[in-house]
Amino acid sequence: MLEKTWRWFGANDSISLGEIRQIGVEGIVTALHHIPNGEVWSCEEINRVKTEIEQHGMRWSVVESLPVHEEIKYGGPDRDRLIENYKESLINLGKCGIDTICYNFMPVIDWIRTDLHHKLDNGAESLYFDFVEFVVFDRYILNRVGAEEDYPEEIVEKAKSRFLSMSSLEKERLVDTVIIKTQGFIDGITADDPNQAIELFKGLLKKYDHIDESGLRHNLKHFLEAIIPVAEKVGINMCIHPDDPPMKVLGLPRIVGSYEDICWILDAVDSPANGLTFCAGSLSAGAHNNLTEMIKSLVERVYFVHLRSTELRENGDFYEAEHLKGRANLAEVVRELLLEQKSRKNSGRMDFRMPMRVDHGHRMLHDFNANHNPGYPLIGRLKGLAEITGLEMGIELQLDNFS
Ligand code: DNO
Repeated sequence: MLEKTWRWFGANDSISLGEIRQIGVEGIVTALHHIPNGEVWSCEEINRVKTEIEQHGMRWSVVESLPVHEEIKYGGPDRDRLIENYKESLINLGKCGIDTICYNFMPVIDWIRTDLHHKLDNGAESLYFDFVEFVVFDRYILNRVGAEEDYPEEIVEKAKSRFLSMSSLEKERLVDTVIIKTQGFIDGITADDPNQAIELFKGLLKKYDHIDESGLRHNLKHFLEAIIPVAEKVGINMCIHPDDPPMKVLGLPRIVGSYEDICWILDAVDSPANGLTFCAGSLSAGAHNNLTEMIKSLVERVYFVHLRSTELRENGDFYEAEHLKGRANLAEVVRELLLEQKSRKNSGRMDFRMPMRVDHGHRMLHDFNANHNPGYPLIGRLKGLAEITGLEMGIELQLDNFS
């Protein structure tokens, strides 16, 4: 079985470690959320959180994320100092016995949704990416130069009329969702009013004015060449997280959205320590991605897994499917992961835990009375985890019977 884990956002999480323990997970996925991006994680702080988790009978399975400072991504003047800090954090994490680190290389914005409360037919709620609304945000709210050329003409047309029909409250809500609600609890991005958020955001976008895909790849390679030897030495596997959604947005380069992208990264510094977070959810939101083929080919360098799936609509909208539905085909993905786990065990590899967390979840039942972070409801994720656990047991049984 894959190591069962759960994301915990630290002291501010409305779900406590004691409660998570009741769910029956073995490991916690968390970060030192209180340390500003770019600063060194000290052994003292790492051990404080690690001990707290262990006192609750679990282990700190994965760091998600050790964030990469924007300046490293756009190659600003301070990047080498920031990379040195990153290396020091890795050394400290290694000393404290942490061996799996998730990070991403998405410029400015991590994951994107336009609606956090999309009602499903059964009454539960899902996160939703509405392509037209996203273009409203880009073209008509940010007023980004060149936005029109980046999207199909009919979508831009629809965005124009949608924008004209939106009330100022709806516009504010859209800004709050894209910039603050989704990023805030992960990257600590906050702003008191929507105009301030827009200005802050535009300032960040500007840093990438002259950076295209190849420029960003160049900066990623520079980063990997510096940190992967350190990770190797201290026994850490680095796992890059795919772009969510896996497409170009806001004129920014995005370089972790397809099979070819990922192969490029794994080859750029060809070391076992340079690995992947297989986020089935993010990847499944791209029509170009076939998850079964991808996991088959990439599994050797996968050390951390996010299991969820999306429904992708013809117009480019997508939303979170139930964990066992949608286009990801998690049964096939899980089967490949379990086969890999067996082969790692058989060949004496130490990295066979393969931590897995169910990612996101529908908001349902008691979740409506609670104030969980968007995408991270208790009951919805619990349902996903129970389903995936059953799926894993069934597949293991089948593999044992037929091997
Ligand atoms: C969203 C998450 C991402 C992920 C980071 C990893 O729910 O999947 O924010 O944690 O991209 O660096």
